[in-house]
Amino acid sequence: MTTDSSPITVHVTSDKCQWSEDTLKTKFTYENSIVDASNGRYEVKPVSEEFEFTVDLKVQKTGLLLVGLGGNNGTTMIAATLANKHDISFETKEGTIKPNYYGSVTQSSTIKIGIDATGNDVYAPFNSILPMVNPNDLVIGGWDISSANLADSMKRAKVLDVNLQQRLAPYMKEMRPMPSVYYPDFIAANQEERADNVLNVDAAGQLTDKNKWADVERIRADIKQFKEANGLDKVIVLWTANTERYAEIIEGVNDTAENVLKAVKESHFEVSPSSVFAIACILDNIPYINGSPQNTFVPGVLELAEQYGSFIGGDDFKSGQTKIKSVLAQFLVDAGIRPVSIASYNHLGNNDGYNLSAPKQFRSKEISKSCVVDDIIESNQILYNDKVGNKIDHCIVIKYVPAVGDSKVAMDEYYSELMLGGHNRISIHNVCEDSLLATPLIIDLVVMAEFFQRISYKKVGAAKEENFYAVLSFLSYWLKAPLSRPGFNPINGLNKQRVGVENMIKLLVGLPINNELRFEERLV
Ligand code: NAI
Ligand code: DG6
Repeated sequence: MTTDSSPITVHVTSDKCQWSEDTLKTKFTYENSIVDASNGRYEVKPVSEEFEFTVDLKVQKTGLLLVGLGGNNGTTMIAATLANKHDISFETKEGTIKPNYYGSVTQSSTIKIGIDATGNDVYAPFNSILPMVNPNDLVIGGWDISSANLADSMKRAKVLDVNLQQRLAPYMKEMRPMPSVYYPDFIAANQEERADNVLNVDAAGQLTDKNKWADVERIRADIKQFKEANGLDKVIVLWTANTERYAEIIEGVNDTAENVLKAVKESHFEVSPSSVFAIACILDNIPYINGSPQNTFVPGVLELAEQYGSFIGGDDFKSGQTKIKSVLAQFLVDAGIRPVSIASYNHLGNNDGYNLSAPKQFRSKEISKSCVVDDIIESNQILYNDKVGNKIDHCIVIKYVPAVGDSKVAMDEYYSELMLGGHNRISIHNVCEDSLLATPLIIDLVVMAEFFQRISYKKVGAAKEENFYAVLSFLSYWLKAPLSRPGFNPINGLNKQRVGVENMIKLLVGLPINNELRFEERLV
């Protein structure tokens, strides 16, 4: 975990690929089937299209700016990268723990790249197939409405073992977040006590939400300054600040790109801090990822990202309970079993839980936690239809219990119908440090966003190279309520999401996309 950059150890010999020192060019035939179900049966027509992809193989010096740097996730992210970078081991009652990036797909998982001479599967590290930024090399900074230095914030978070905190404190005590945008109505009133580091103040030092365009410009200037001061080639911004309430969608205010810019200039009440950050990033083509559930990407912000071709991804880290749900619900339905109710309860005692104890902020989280089964239901009309019922009773409960701190307790009951009136009840009890699940997702979101920025493509015969569409839905694997391109339904199933990412990497190096046919074993 202490290497300076991810080593490229996989070499594919393929006539589809043309490698040079800096660039990889790959031909790929995209195959799909067009289905017409309008005549009472499925008329299916296979289609294919030729593409040429280009990958810039040079990993540039990358900066990461976190909104909410002083929170549990923010400080754990800094701590994790410092511990790995400086190979800081520490003592617990279990013995010596060496730093690692467990929980990160890009750093700690593998991809099947083929079979060996005996026909058995061979796997390579996820980040060894194409160059990806090493999290140890990220230059990290950010904003927080709390001014505490990061050593004190880490202590306040109560996530890491005390021995590790002591070893990291000398690195973190001089680090402080930049002042941030605070419009009190968007987060719980109980957060006011930590808001001592705010940039939107008037000449008399009083909090104001009457200069929202100035707030956008200040964030743009902060990013520019951070980039220059650290000699960075690129910067990615990620929101891991408190969950905000939903912004009301109002015609003429935040429904189009033009209107939302006007609304910021008029300091409209419904322009949230997170939308201010997103707009600032989009205007300078800086990828912006939303790790919380609120609707930062109101239609106008989404349209703005589309106009600027600037990457956005969201919403809400998919860390524990929802990740399991996006596997288990998909498994049940794909097995032909009919879930009729999912009851998801959790309690936690960290600042996230404190903020979510307010009804409007809870509502944002309830929405993102609920929508994860929608496409799974829609995928099976045998189990879900007008006759037997079209929905799963899905209940989300979150309670704030200070005593448990960051160790979130999640309990789920999946109640399903089996054949001939039978029933199946699966109960899950899951306890772990919430931030140790979420921080590896931040790493993956940033590593993948940086990677996707280096890929361009053109349809064979087209004159111009393009980048991916602005809504980077490849990031869905890591997000509870995946943002998708308008007109397209989000994909929630975790395995489908992972296959999409894996196949994209494999096709770029000329490997066949995933198939598990195993003819070597199965044909005589
Ligand atoms: P936290 O409450 O410890 O940290 C949030 C930080 O954001 C605080 O330091 C707060 O002062 C700061 N903040 C609030 N408004 C701000 C603003 N406008 N600008 C800059 N900073 C601001 O929360 P934690 O546990 O780090 O979680 C962060 C977010 O990630 C929350 O919205 C949470 O719902 C979301 N999330 C967390 C997951 C987890 O497993 N930890 C999983 C999924 C989502
Ligand atoms: C309570 O659910 C607090 C939340 O911030 C969650 O911890 C977070 O959203 C993770 O949720 P999940 O469902 O992915 O474990």
